[in-house]
Amino acid sequence: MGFVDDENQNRKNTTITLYRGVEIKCADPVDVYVRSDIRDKLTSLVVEAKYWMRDDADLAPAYLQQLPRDPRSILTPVLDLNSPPSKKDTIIIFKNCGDDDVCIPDLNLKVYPSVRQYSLDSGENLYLNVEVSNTGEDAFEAVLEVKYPDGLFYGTSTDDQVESHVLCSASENSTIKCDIGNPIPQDKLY
Ligand SMILES: [Ca+2]
Repeated sequence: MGFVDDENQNRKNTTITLYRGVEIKCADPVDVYVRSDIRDKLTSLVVEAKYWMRDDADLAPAYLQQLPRDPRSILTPVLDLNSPPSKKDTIIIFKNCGDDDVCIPDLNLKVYPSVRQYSLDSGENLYLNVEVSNTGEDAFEAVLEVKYPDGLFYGTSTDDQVESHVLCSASENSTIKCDIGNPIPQDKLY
């Protein structure tokens, strides 16, 4: 998340002057945005407001505070230590997962190799046509992993579906990892 008027920042400090007996409401709303490519859509977004006395940061060293107060000096206000000086709220990212807001997908995988038997010295490319379908609720951060034996090397991946944007890359230990959907919607076939 970031502030609309201050991109790349997720923290903002504001100084408010309060007067005794006068209630102040923050009239100006603070607009924030969430990046559209946010990966974790299951965890709620947490917004927290903390408050403290500005002078708290400039307090005199502890040994000076223990000296008797000059009776002619002005009393400074203090915070009520009985209530925590912060308020938190959470925003849930909408998920198409029913009233319980818990997503229980049911992913089904079908793999169609280009040949039934592959000879390592044939020099031919080996294709795996992979079909993933979801007959449950939306599946977030779904990943397909393909582990292949030594002697084979990953070439490339193509994606038949225009709207799915499957991204594959070779990772360590002869493994291909593909981000196949965030989410894979219910009743969707890739
Ligand atoms: Ca559910």
